[in-house]
Amino acid sequence: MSMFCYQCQETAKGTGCTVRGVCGKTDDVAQMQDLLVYVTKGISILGTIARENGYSSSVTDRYVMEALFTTITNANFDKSKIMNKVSEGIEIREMLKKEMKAKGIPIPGKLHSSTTWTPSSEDDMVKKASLVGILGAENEDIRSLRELVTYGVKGIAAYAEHASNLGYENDAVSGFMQKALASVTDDTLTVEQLVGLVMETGKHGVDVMSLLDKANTTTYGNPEITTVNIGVRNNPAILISGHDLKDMEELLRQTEGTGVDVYTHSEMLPANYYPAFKKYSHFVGNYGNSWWKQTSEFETFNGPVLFTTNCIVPPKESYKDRVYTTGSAGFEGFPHIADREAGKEKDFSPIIEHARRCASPTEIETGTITGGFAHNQVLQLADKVVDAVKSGAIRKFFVMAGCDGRMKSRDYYTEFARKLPKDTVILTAGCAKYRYNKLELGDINGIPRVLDAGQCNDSYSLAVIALTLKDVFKLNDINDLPIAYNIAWYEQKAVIVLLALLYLGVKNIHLGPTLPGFLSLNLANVLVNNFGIAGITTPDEDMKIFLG
Ligand code: SF4
Ligand code: SF3
Repeated sequence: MSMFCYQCQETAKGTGCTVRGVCGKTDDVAQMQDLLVYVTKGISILGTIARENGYSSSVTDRYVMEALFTTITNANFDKSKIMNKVSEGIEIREMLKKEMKAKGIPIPGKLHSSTTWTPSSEDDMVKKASLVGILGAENEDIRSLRELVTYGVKGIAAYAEHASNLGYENDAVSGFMQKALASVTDDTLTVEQLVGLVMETGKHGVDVMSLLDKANTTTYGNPEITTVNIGVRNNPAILISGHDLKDMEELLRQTEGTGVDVYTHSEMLPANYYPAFKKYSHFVGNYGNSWWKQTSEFETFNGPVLFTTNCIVPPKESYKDRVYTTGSAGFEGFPHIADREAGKEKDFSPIIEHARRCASPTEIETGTITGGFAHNQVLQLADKVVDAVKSGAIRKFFVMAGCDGRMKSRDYYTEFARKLPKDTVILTAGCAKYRYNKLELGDINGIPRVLDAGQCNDSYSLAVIALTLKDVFKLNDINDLPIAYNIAWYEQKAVIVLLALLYLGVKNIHLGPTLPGFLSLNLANVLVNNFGIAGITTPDEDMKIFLG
């Protein structure tokens, strides 16, 4: 076994990638990511002690967030960048120790090895990287709980970074990320204590999504019902993917008046719903579908592509010389747009220049799709929605948020959406929507049967809608609402969305297309017994369960 990773839904055989990632991650990159997490744990242990003594450092907080984000599935495949990040981490850790000393904060003598390990050479780094994988924890339940917390915290880190890019930070969330990472190195914690930590992770998931929602809506306005063009125009263009709205804003501003159009791909589609972006006439619409279709869709797009975050698929020869990354995303050989310098925008001129040399996109679809049903917009329609529920025109809502993926078994979601009775409405967010957002599912009294709230983080909107309906219908329990949860997951942001829903008390969530490989049998039983979590079977069988 040259690597071990089981953090995503597509993990080999449902149990773990051991030679090469199904995602394309090579063993050396996987090991280097393990080392990055290890070093981040060391910083977090010290950061937690510092916080307990009233001291925190923004440099440390930023580092922990970025390092974790770098290790999310399909975000960064660039080994040398990951190695640089490890070296940067060692420097930050030592600086933090000096700062703690200067403040008179005692550092206990016996701490986890990650607080002191220092490489003497690159070879030393590579050697260590092969020794710090997750199989270090021998007890399967402990390992499972630790990894569940770690993946949840990776999801938190991703959302915290987007919020921070817009100037929104939450010290409690930063502190929690470090406390959680420190806790998963603590051999004295019991299974019960780790289960408690899982719930605490869910709480901070809610908080970080609320923070990001505030950051996005305060900066760019509330998403509104929007008809998004999925066809093309006859100009050279840039395709922007991932989740970072600050990058979206700066790219739109810098392309204005250049003759270069901008289109979104995959999780950037919801940018089309924001008033601040809709005003740009060169922002044409959305091209293509969810992330894994990029290998054919980037080919026909003809112009350069910008990844602001995951999900990157190792590229084909036909377009690999026109893909760029920025932020925590990276891939060896892709030019990387550098971070913002204080007070300045990122410089997207290389990608804009590149676009000018390219042909305009080849049309692969025509028409429109509709979205923009985040909480503010849906709550404006609340009376209509409540009336439809009271009159029986809407029998049930189905939350089908989450991720999309390559597996054939995900056809389930298309079939499920198609087979849902006509008096039901799908509430969605994340790239899972691409499995059914182009079906003609119609509407109920003018309310579309697929309501897209936005990106995966906008699952927060779905929670706000549910909690508001609970108050409107004067219910004591969120589970008494006519809402069923049939969620698709893939990477670690979906893990934090799931933990956030559990924290909010949502029960009987169906999770598919397979249950996480990192859940031990005992932990899976805890989730089944305490929260009613279930997998999926066939659309017909599940429909019977959901509709009682
Ligand atoms: Fe395998 Fe997923 Fe890990 Fe990639 S991220 S190595 S596919 S488990
Ligand atoms: Fe999608 Fe990667 Fe998760 Fe943000 S873009 S939902 S998979």
